[in-house]
Amino acid sequence: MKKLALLSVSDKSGIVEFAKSLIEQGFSIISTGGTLKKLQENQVEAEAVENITNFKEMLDGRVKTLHPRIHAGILAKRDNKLHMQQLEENEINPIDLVCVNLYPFKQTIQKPDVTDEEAIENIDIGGPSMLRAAAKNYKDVIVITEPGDYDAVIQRLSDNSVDEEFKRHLAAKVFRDTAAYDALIAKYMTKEEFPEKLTLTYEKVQDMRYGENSHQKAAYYRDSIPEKYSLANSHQLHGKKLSYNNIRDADAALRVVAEFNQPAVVALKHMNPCGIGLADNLFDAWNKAYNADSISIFGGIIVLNREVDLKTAEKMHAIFLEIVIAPSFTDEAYDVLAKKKNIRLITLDFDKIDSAHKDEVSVLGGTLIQEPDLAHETVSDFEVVTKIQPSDEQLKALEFGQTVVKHVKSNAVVITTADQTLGIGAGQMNRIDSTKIAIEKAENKPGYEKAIMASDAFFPMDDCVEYAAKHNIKAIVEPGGSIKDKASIEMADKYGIAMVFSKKRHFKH
Ligand code: 93A
Repeated sequence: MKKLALLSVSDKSGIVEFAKSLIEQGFSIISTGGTLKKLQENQVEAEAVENITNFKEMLDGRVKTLHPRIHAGILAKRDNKLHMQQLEENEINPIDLVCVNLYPFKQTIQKPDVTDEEAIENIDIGGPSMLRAAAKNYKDVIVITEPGDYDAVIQRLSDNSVDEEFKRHLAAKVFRDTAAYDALIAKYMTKEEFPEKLTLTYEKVQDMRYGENSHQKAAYYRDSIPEKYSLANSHQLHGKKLSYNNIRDADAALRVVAEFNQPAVVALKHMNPCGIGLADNLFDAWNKAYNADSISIFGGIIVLNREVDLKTAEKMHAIFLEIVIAPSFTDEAYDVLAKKKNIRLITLDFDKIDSAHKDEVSVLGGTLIQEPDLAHETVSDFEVVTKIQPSDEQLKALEFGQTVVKHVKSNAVVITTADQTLGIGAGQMNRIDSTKIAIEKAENKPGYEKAIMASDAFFPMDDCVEYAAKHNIKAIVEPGGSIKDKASIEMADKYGIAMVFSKKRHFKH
């Protein structure tokens, strides 16, 4: 008896050649409507599934292959006498190869004007049923889901090397594919922000050379439909592949720059900004970000929210940078920066962070999911708690400091003017140490006389205010909410400092 292959594919690329090769390998082909038509148009001999089922496709194609004559042919165990006997009694031929790829649900929901009805109609039922049946019975059935595997299957058929390991590999792929397919449908239909079960729809972008360190293996996955404003939707124009740490840092920098509408430059290292500059033009913003900390920026990740011009590129070219991300580069700017072989140049459509995005961190035994911290306080959110009122210029600086401190690892304290960071104290286990680091970095920089201090969480005691006062800081923003708020306010009053409460804590771990 001839071996039987069932072909039913949405993506018809390569199917004619594949079918021809299968016939050469001794298979007979059975096929569904569109696939059959394509084969017959190309002079490939194939029989309609309807002839096997003796049942016409019905319900606009919703029922094509969902029939015991198909599913029994796929699921029968060849080494099970009873199974084979039952096939014989019912005159059902065993199916030895199933090649199916599914209705394009993902492509459908990505269409700009897609209706819900269209999306639902593109949920494949018969395809996954056949695939799962074949994958369950992988010892007896070769199962293929994508054109990319046709060549390997033909190669193995021709040199007789279709072994159990290969068939199980194909079966595993099927269960991953159908799981991901269903996950996307579930995501599309789910309205709950934190549903009972989390469905993952990640697709591998690349294996990485290594993870955070060279002894850690790693890979990069992106959402099957990534948000517009994300590294997953960026274009690398030049340089080596991004590393694991590069991707995390670039992501962190993209989140910072999303806070600003005016020309802004963010320099970032090890998940903390090291310099942020705002100005009327990109060149001045770069200079501010650079001068904020001309040591730390070395080897840094730079994100600029305007097209990079020649003047700015020349300045950047003068130092060693890992990555430059911008909406675009002028041709001359690109030529200057691309002189360095390894620098990564990346473009991206700048936008706000998608409010539907969820941040996820892995913990042993599970994962934590939360909304991203998109809260953004402005001057109108501030409550002045001291006798002294901040000046208008100080208020602007307090707003900038409050915006920036959110992106610094806790305990975070920053010293800023209205458009430039001067000192960033990140990731200390007590607030006074972060205060000391921030002030030490800022103290001797131009503009310090106008600088303010911002803290990501309340001061547990009055020591930070006292330290700031003794180092000539004149205005402070902190969330407030400590049982010792009064002591901090009194300390500020004692030294004639203006202090405002932002009423919003911004821990970042
Ligand atoms: O509508 S279905 O869920 N019902 C079925 O019985 C069925 N059988 C195969 N979808 C079904 N298919 C799918 O049709 C396959 O997964 C494949 O994507 C597509 C191929 O149809 P055609 O050969 O008519 O282009």
